[in-house]
Amino acid sequence: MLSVFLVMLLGSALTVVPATARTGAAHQVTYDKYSLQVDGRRIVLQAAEFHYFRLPSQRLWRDVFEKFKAAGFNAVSLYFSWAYHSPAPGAYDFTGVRDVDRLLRTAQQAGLYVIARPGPYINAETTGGGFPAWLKNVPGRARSSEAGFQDAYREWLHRINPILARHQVTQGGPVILYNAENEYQVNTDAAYMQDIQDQARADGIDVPITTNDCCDAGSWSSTWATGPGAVQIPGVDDYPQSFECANPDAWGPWGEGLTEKLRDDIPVFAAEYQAGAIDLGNAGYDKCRELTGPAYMKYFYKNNLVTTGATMFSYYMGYGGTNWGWLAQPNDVYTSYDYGAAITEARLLTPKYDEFKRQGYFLEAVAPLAKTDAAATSPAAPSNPALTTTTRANPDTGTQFVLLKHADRAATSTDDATLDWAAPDGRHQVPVRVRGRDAHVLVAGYDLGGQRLVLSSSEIMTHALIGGRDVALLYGTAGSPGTTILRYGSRPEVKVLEGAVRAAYSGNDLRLDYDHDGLARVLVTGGGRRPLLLLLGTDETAATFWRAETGFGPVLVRGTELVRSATAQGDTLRLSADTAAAGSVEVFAAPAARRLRIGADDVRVTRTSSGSLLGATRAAEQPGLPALTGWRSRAEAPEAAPGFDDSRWTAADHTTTNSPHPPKTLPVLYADDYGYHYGNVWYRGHFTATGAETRIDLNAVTGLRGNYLVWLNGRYLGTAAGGVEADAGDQANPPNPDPGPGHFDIPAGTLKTGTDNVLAVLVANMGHNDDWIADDLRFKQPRGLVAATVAGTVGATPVTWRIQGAAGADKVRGPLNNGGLYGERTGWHLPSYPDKSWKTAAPATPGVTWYRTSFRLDLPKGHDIPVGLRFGGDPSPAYRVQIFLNGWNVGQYGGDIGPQRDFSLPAGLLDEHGTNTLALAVTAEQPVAGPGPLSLFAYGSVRGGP
Ligand code: IPT
Repeated sequence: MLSVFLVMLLGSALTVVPATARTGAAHQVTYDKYSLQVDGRRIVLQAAEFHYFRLPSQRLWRDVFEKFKAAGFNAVSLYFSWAYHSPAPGAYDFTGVRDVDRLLRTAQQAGLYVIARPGPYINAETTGGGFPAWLKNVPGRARSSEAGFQDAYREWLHRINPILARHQVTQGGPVILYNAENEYQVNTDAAYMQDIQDQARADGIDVPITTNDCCDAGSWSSTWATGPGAVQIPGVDDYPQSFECANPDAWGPWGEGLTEKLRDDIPVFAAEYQAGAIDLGNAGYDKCRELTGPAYMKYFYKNNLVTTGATMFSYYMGYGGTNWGWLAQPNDVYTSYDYGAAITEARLLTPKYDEFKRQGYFLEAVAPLAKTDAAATSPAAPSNPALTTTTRANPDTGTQFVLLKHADRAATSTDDATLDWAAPDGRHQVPVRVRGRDAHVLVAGYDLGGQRLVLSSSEIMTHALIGGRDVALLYGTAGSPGTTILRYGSRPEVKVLEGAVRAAYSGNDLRLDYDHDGLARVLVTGGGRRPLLLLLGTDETAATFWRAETGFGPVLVRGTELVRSATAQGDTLRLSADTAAAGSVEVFAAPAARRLRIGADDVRVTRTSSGSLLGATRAAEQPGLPALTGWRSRAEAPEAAPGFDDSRWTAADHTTTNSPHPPKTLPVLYADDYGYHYGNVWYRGHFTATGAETRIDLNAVTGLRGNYLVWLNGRYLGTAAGGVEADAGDQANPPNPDPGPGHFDIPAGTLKTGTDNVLAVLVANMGHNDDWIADDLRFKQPRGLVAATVAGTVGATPVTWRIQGAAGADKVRGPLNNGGLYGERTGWHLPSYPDKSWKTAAPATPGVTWYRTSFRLDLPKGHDIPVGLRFGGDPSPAYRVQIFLNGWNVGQYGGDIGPQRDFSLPAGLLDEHGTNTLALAVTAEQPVAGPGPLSLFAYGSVRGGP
């Protein structure tokens, strides 16, 4: 049925797509109950999530994609944020850091398929869950087929879909799946879910459509399986480790994390499988990385692979990035969205990356994994009841995949057993060990290149035909026993080149016994097969290997930090690789490769007894970073002064609103109603005082950790915390009639009876709520002032209001970069701003004070040196800092916003060979000394880079 559909759609899609958009040959995407297939070839989809909008530097997209590919990922999952591209209805921007065409081309150049996830809703802890804030003014419930919202989301889809369509696999591009909506489980509307798909098809999307169901609920997979809204390949999201990073020893508090088989006709698809966490308790992302570290990955990912037979994986996140600008959804995240991922926010590789690589290379190399059935009983029985096995087998090849783990999933003990294993080629007893929380996928009955693997209690990382011989890399826990049995027609010759390996031959079986220790090497020749170089490593030594495809055929490299790609040039193997320390580099390549070049360096090599080339790497240079000196400052907030001219500000005089939250006082003061959606807003209220006024009562909603500051006739009255999500009420919480309250007594002598009095209020907007439960009360919660009364002994005095926010979207940096601070509107954050007249840095008074300095960098050429800005001392609740690097709003520090003190300054925004400007906008609730001791630091240094 699918192919009929493809043929139908392919015809029409080809006519609308310009030929120039095609980047490669067109391919067909199909699927059956086992796996996806490209031109009939089965693939195991191994994807990692990446948010381009959280890394505004195109060169670094390439870096992340190359790092994904080098870990054995063959796909990247991309959310597309509607808010990021659309500052206002009808306005869309796909230029510069928003250039999605370039993003997709870059993914393809790195050799990755793309799972395209354009929403319209994406969640992702980003502002509005990806919905632009202007949508709050649109009638019709968001995430429904109601009029108003329907026009809006169709507008977005008709902008993004054609871009995605021309990059589909069926057009020679990388997009292999289209994900409709996101965890759409609550308050669902089938007509909406169906319409998203109909619009996609009409826009030329012809790859399979999927959706990610949340957390076992499975509405689009079961209830609606055949009705409107049903998708072709529903998948499931699983976050078994929770988001409690403060408790990193947790072990599946949210369940076993086994991705269900949703329908008989489709593969098991782990659409979002936990690979990190948001830092709900402010424990810091390193704790999140621990919570979701290698032990968790081994146990949960392998369990999923063998117990449910999933062949489609997408790990959330592969790289998290930064909530720069006003990108954060304020209630769950702060500036960093590092996520405790395998690749850090500063793009460094972690031990989690090593584990992805061990698993990813295995999935890539061992083809029978793409088609397996569960075995009713496991053929491999451990002698120790503390251990257990589960098995799947490929029905065509008979290859067995035996998952060995503790019977009690929480066990942390080390247990030994003998495995009595009825493998396809015979029955054998092999010693095994499980150390702590771990799991092993053991293979039997496998045609490993030109070899026949009877079984192994070591895990397979990869194998390749290199220069006429098979090179196989197997590994196991350091110190644990390993047995590998290979079948031959006659007795082969066995040469142990390195390590302690015992060999025995009987009945056509060569049995090798060893303990996993360092890297053992065994050369097997004769026996009626082509030669085999067997590399037997530990987890650690296996992780030092990189695999790349070249004109010489596949190569294996160890000793570099990363291999991005490799090419053959004459007799030279050229590596695009990153290196850090001085040490040795070893290359397993066809004998035709006689020389080695890494980046710009010719590396002298000798040939080893393993037939590999051995050379030395150079240490990376450590950069000297300048001290941050020469700060100048200037106080702003002229808006607070009574004489300030606000006549050109927007009159806040609406008496009605589309908001589902009825205003408590009039006029309506909601910032979004006046087109001010991101960052700070100013209000000025004018009233003629009767003399009876005693108090100002305000309510403001800002999102979590927002605040507001109040002045009357230029006198600072104080500050209050803005309201948060629960205050608006949602399905779980009743509305709070008094969100973000602030009561300010009018000090004696401040009021001017019978004449104009000016109330000035600066309100933060920390970002917009998400819409996870498709509830307008939650998503459309206002920002800014929501009620204001000047109260006195004879009732309320009428006030006329004006409002001022951001001065329109920055053409380069986009709609989320700026709010409405005076300095932002006047360009004080921009590198070109002439600050010569500013004074030497002075303390900050309540209100807003800007600090600027510049620094020159000339980082070592040919290196990748991620740089950060560090705040010394602990964040104070008394002030918050918006950090601008060369005009880019790279984050917020202080104000109880989060535990973060280090802020990433990504290359591209940072000029690594020139002058850079830092501008800090300090909003202080009390007098403070200044933004605190600040320094630059390097997260690391490697030779190489993207
Ligand atoms: C799931 C979302 O689909 C994703 O966008 C992101 O928010 C992620 O979680 C958490 O980081 S929601 C699921 C955990 C209920």
